[in-house]
Amino acid sequence: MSNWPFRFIHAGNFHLEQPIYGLAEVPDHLRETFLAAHFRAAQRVFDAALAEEVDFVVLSGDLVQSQRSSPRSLVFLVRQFERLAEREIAVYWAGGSVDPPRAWPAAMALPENVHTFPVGRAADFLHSRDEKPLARLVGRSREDQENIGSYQLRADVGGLFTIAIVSGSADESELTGSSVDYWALGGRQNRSTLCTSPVVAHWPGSPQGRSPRETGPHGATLVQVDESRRVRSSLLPTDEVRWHHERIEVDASTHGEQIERMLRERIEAIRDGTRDVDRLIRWTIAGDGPLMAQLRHGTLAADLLDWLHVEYGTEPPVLWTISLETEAAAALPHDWYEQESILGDYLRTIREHQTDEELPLSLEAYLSERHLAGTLAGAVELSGAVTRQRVLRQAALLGVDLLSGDNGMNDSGADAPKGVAS
Ligand SMILES: [Mn+2]
Repeated sequence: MSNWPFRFIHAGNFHLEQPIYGLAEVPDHLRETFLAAHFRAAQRVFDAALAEEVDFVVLSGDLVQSQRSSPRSLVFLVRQFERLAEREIAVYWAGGSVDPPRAWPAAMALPENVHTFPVGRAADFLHSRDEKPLARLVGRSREDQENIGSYQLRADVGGLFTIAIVSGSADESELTGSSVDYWALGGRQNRSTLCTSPVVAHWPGSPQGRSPRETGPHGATLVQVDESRRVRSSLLPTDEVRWHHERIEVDASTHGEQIERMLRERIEAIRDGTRDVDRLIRWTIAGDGPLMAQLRHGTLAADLLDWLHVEYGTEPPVLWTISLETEAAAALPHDWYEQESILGDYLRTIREHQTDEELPLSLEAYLSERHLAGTLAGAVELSGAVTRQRVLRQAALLGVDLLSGDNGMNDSGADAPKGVAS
């Protein structure tokens, strides 16, 4: 069946109730950006809808959790919808896990161009331009953790291009088996595409990455459907600030000046990449050798951090280093664990805590009152197996560096350390 070409924007996961999080400290000059970035990014989604003159906007949920949000967020959304209404651009919004239609306050009427989907059953809308049907939009607002495959959303019976709007997890086999043309999926912070042929199934992610894990560009997806129903989609970046996780490998021959040059080259490549957008960079230095020992307990890591902040962190576009961490190259040699030495005892104790997750770490005794009351409160329990294992691995390395006879600072790391006899 032939088709009228049309275009729409697919976006979601604004989470207006949740500003950027996940950093222990925010420098003064970035405070305002951190508080406003997710609003600015969401606004750019609507700016793009107007600039691209799309036929409609598809929102796949998690726009705002109204109970946890100030009225400002709700007023903001209504204002954006009104901007589209002025240009007769329709909005199709299926709720995700935080924004079922019943959560929206009844006192705040949504403009008439906004169409929402119910919970518990599918609904559908026919979208027309100048009386010509363009597309069928089917959808359901999310319930708990249901798999989308169970929703059984049906495509248009007359063969019109059909867009399904739903939030949750999905299996490719379940979606390609239906006759829906484009699955507008929601519920994920990061952008990803499940499949592109014969049907498209896509999560646009959030317009703004909000935590260090949400790396890479964030935005909305512009979808263009041509006469032969071919789908072409592209990212419209909307993020105000972008997260990076950069990994740098060093070896036994890497020295201090080289690491500085490696950081410089990498950060300048990021800066010279795309449009002006502030960056938040987490560095992981991996490998072995004396430089790693210096980074772990000398002043080198702090010196590099200061240098990166001064050199790249203040003038726009800001490239702000949020952390510089080291990572062990591989597991420690087996015979180190067998040594009759303080180091051997220490490593065996660490290993017990690594294998038995129930063994408490009891770190409270080692922290000052100031830390317990401040940013580390709650963190001392090291909730989460991943954090626990990371801390234990770092503790093992610290032990190797400090308890090896030569203090680890001059050791290539390749030979068995000269343990202090116990
Ligand atoms: Mn979400």
